[in-house]
Amino acid sequence: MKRVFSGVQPSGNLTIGNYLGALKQFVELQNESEALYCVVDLHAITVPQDPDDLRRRSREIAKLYLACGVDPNKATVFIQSHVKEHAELGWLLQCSSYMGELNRMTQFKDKSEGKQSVQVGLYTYPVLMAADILLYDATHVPVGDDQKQHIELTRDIAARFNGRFGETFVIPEPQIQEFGARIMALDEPTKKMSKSAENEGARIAILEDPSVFKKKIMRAVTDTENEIRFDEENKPGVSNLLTIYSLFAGESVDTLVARYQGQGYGNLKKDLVEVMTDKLGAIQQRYNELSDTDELDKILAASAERARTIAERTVNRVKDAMGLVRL
Ligand code: AQP
Repeated sequence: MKRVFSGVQPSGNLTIGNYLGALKQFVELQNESEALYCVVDLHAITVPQDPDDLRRRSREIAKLYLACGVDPNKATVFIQSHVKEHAELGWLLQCSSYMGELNRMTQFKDKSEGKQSVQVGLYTYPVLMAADILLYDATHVPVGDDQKQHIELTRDIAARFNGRFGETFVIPEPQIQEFGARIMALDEPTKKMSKSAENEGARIAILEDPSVFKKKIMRAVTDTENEIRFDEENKPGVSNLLTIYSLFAGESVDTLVARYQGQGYGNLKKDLVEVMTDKLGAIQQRYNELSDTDELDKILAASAERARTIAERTVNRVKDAMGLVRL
């Protein structure tokens, strides 16, 4: 059976990019595969963090998974640091990874650019991500387009390990949607929308109030043509809005382009706000109903237990393969 693993960092308020590129797929995949969805808090500490924010956000993200439709009876929803094998396998794999391959990671280059000092964890982050995936023998990893390079590295690390120590890991496939895998920033549509970007106007959080995201959509950068056409190269702003609209409304871009022919950008933006108010409103309502922390903690504890059983088996297999003594 297909086994799916994916995670989201509690490094900010989740955006509609995280939702459309990842969480929406999580919900669809839980019905056709064995799914494990993780709040990857150990990844969030690779950049400076506020302890209280991290604690709050980790629970918030778990709650958002559920509010977006992840069913804890179908999927295993847990916090990464509750399963110590992530850190353990991370180290074992660091000893099978090379600086040359980590030096090529574009996310590290982007996140370290212009910084005077950079934590070692940010550099070795992709190896921990490989450990997350390989721990669970995941066959598929649903992610947005920005994570493609990290999945490729995971595959390389796993194949090399298998070649050197014998068949140990399942080689996972990235599962990236053909459409909507990269939602762009509203203020600069040639850049990815990111939850930790400095400019608030660049992104929309899943839990944002409609009055706030309305202003951001109405101000979203487009172009001077006023012609509604999907052309990512020449009209990245309008194309991004059409993509977001299409994914939220479940209508094709062609249908939208035909509907808004001859109308200015204003109408498209106004209707997009309505569609988003409707869809995000439903998620926000479920999120608010889930405010009982005890119930959430029970779900997280039971899920971590299930995850731990699989993770322990894998780490033992890896230790045996590498020649570490087990008593
Ligand atoms: N703009 C995006 N469009 C589509 N998918 C996206 N994802 C992130 N941004 C977009 C996908 O969301 C999942 C969770 O991402 P993450 O928490 O692991 O971190 P990230 O990829 O680095 O996402 P952010 O929002 O940019 O976080 P920060 O700012 O903390 O680095 C992943 O599947 C990702 O592909």
